[in-house]
Amino acid sequence: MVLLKWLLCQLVLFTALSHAFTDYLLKKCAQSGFCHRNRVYAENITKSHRSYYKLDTGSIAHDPLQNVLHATLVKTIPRLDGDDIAIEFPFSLSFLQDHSVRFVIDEKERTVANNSGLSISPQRYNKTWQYAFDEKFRNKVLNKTNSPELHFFKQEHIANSLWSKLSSFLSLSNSTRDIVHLQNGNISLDIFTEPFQLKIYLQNTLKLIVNERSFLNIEHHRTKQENFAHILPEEITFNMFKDDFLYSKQDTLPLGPESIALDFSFVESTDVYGIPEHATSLRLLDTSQSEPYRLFNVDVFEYNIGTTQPMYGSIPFMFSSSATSIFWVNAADTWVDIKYDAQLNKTMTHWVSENGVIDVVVSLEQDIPTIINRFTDLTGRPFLPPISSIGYHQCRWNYNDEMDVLSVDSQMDAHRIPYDFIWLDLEYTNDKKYFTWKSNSFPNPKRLLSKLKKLGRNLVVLIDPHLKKDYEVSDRVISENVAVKDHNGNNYIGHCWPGNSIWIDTMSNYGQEIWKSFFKKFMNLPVNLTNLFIWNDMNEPSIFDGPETTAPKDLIHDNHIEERSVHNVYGLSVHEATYDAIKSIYSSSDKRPFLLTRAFFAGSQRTAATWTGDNMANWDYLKISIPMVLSNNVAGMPFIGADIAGFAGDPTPELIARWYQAGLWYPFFRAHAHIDTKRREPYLFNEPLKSIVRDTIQLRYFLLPTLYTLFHKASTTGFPIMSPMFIEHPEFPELYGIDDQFYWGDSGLLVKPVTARDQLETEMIFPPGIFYDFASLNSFINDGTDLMKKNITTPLDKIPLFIEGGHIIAMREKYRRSSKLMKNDPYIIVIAPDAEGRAVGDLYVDDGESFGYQRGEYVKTQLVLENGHILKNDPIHIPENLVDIHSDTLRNTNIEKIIIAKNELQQNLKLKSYVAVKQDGKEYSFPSKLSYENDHKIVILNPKLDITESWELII
Ligand code: MIG
Repeated sequence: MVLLKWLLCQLVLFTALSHAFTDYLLKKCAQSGFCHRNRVYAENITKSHRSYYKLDTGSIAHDPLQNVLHATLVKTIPRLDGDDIAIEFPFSLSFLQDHSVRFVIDEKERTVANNSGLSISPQRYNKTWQYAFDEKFRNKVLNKTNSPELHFFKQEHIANSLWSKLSSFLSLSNSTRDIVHLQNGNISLDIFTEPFQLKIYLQNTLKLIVNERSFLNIEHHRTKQENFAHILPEEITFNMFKDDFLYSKQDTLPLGPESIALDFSFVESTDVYGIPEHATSLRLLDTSQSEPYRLFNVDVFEYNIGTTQPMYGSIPFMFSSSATSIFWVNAADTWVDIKYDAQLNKTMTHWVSENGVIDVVVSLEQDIPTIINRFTDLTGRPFLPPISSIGYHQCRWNYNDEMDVLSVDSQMDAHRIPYDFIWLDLEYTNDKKYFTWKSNSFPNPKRLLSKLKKLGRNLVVLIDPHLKKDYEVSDRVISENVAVKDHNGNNYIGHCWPGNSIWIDTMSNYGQEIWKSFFKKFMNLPVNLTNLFIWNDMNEPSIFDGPETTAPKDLIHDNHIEERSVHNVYGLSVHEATYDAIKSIYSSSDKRPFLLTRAFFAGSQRTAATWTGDNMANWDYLKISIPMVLSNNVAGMPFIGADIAGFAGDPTPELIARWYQAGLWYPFFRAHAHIDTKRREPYLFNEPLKSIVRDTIQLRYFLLPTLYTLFHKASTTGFPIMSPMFIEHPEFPELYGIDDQFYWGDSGLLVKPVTARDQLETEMIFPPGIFYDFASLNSFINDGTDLMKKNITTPLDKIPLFIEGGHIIAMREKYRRSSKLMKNDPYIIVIAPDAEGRAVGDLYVDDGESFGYQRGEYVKTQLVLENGHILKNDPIHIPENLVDIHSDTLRNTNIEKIIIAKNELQQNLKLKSYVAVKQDGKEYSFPSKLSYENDHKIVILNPKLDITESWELII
């Protein structure tokens, strides 16, 4: 039976090659018990105007030590016989990070009969935050009442204001609807007790209403026998104790219905973003007439576009154009309904999770970048990757053997195509046994690695969390008792690539240790070989014979936790353990890991890059890749890209050209292809395609100094790398819907990749200012106060790319075979002045591979142009041990060439005919060569100027 199902699954997988992903494998809301129940509940409550939840005023207490407000939320189920049933839910609320509010709603002790034979904990799972939050918010344990301890800043301040307002209010109140008012700095909060509701304000402006529509619903614990008495008039009982969806009928639902739901209304905004991963627009769709967005990590081979179906990763974080965010800290199967109301100018959302606690962090800020900054403060900053990993990656399923790899390697050089990483997919293993090599194809991995290393190149190999039965690795997992269990407590066996497989349980600490030990052995390389990195695929987890392509929800993890409770965070636990393994293996050389994961959750950005999974080689997938990459960028996980030029199917030459031209802007820049596709390494292309692709990849390399600076910024503030236009120009409402045109961080580079066939012209939208065409540096001016649309010609070799006036871009201009070989090359500075002749640009430089930057070994500077001709360099940070570092790893800090682009308003640029340095108020002439190209001023400095020193140049 199992085998038959597996065969069917295989059939589905393989026939799917020619069609898009068959969505019948996934539940629709109406097929998901708890989703359907909550949607119906919401509908009925809207009609009945009732609410069954109130905060018990008498229970409100303030714990000054923890600085938490505690109270009891009560759900009352009216009974005809008069004996109402009251269920208690501990509620706690606290301020976090200055501008955030966190509240948690749990359920009081849930007990099950001793003889129930349950091997899972009946308590609601409340530890998702320990995976999602950054370490600094994580180091506390839960107390007995199961409410998390929370962190506070400004303790005294909150304690005082909280306590005085609370007591004064409570004594004054004589209405039936008590209100508790809390204030913390700019944030204030009204808690309405009956019906329960929160109103949250920033500087006295209402931003968010919680439970405005009374969709709050907590399916409290009850047995099937008790169920009838526990149902509210607005509730339905659909699939409360069973699952009748074709592929998940076996779900035992051991605890019955447990869902949680709550509604949030964003005030003064009809634009919301976030909750990746979905193949829809950046601005989230209104779902009132369609399926809700679903967050549930699943393997969606050739996923459909434009649907709210779940995908490989889940980040339950949403924000509005009014800079208000919700982080729904729950890793269970989750659905989100969105309804925009233009008339009321608000966005109403409804969040539903299958189980766990309601744990929500709400942040209110002045602008969206600060919202993302807060979110990545809480969940951790994106890791700063080795600079090589932001170069070009050449991947395919599969490079067949050592010869194949080395021939790709040398062909790339022969055709002057730079690259940094080559990848080995699934087939390098011996019989799909991870942590082994197919020995006749890869007889000597060390030799391969050291050959690649010569030009600074790296190798990535795939290691997945499913482990073939009956070999030393899976045997050890079983003997150490760290495999995921089925609902009976036996090691779960499912089907995946290797056939019968078990899954490592990285939700267990000991499981993580065992997992790491496999890497230790596998990556046992000579100390000088630190160019092997890892790719964790299929960690949703993907299970061929599992329901909805993934794990049965009643599997059991360490500590009696059901898969149902932690599903969306499992992938994170796998890649975090993998990251820790690589980091400790390379610790003697202090090398930063690079790691790719397919499944992700909030917090994954701390340790891994990701990609948009199994797309197809057609124009629709190229187009959708941009909003998908943007969505992750605004949700704190910017290191993402899409398979170039489409994973499944054979792309046309035109599509290949356009995909590289778009992909060059993805933070993660990798070509990848399905095993059944024709080979497509760029040197195989005919002209002009080959040159177009080569120039595109070279451009990426020339821009690496700017891109790495953006990665640095992301790693310190969460600032998006591929960034929506509304981030740079929040003042224009029209930009909130734009997702086919974007900036590269705050660099001023503005791009609109061509994503359609035969497109020789594209319309771009420009804010006021001067814009310089990147290739010619010719400029035009939008001197109005509004947006301007302009047609840009786009022959096949052209990327619609502009520098916005006011910015300085740091580049290099010499082709090298890898990023490592560019290290000693000097910088070129391209200056695009604004109307006042001003421009600013940041440059961040470190050794690009070690953790030295965490010890201050980096250079950060800001270049500023004033009055069109005075260029100042002001180092913001230089390492204390600059001299040592300089001779060793930081040699690349010189500027050799400066280009000042001309514009109509800056005729005076031509006036200076010399270059001088200013020191102590005096000007000295500086040796250099001046020239003009189409009126753009080009200065070659000789000697070069070092960015680690302050200087002022008059050009
Ligand atoms: O079920 O390892 O998304 O990039 O090439 C397919 C083979 C498994 C899925 C990944 C894809 C990879 C492929 N993997």
